[in-house]
Amino acid sequence: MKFSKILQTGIIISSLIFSVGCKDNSHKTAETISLNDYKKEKKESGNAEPITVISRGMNFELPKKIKSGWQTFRYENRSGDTHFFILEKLPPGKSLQDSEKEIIPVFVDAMNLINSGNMEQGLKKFEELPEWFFNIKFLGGAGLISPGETAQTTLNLSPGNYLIECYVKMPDGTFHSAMGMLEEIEVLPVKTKMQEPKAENTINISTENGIVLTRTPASGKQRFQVNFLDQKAYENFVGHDVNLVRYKSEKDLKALNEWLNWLAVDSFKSPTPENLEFLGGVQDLPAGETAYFTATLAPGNYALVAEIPDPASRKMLTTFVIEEKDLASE
Ligand SMILES: [Cu+2]
Repeated sequence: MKFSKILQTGIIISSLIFSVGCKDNSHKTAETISLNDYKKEKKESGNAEPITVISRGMNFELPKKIKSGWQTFRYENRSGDTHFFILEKLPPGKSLQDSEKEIIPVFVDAMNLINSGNMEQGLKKFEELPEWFFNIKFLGGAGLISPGETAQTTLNLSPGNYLIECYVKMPDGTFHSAMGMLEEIEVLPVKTKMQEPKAENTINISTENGIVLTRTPASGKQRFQVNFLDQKAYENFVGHDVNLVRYKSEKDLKALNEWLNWLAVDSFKSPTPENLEFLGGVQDLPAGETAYFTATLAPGNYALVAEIPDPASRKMLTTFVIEEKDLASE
């Protein structure tokens, strides 16, 4: 099996939809983005409505059809688990139904083998995937976001049929996508009027230099421009991305570094390790692409990290501090 094929295989780790257990875990709506911010965002975006995506349990609520061009997504996590979403563009003529028919059965068999310890046989099973599966493109999405928080990510989308997926795992190892976090969305040829946004902060991500933040962000609402200088497949088959995480101690950072590998039996499960607050980011994009995310930064310790195995060893875990304001100096 070609490595590029394994890359695609791993990313869509998805498609195992069986049943939708829509457990409503709503408990709080301490959103990081206020209504005023929302209105401002709407104005800035040329009156294009930001697209609201909501998870109340293991689900996505979102419009079935959206415009192409620059689009801002507000992802409200009203569930009790940490999630993210990634957009996967299907080849022309393919739909979620085709995935259910031709891809899901392969994934079910492969993941059963992997979960029972037969990694090699499981990976071999993926060779049965149809050719079109390997033409699916992974085109960004919102980074990991904690329960009760709202992620805001701006992407430039081309028309086509997409899947939207979260593949964080349940405590028993089942992917969230298999519990209902996999939906289809159509991006229409008609474009939004939104211009590419401007950002206060720039992050460059590359295999050579890792995640490079060009300066320490200010406190409050901050937008980050994320430039993907290159892209590649890591051992967990996925490419690099950027997630913003608030943490307390070095111990928490170590736990974060270990947690980010979905292929490890005990990692990438919700609930997440303690003292970590996930605040969004930008999912995998191809080399040369740019996307944006916005977060509100209170004083504290922050990490920017990629969802790949041992990101720290690849310069894909970088930290910064937002200092408490010195009241005496004001
Ligand atoms: Cu999830």
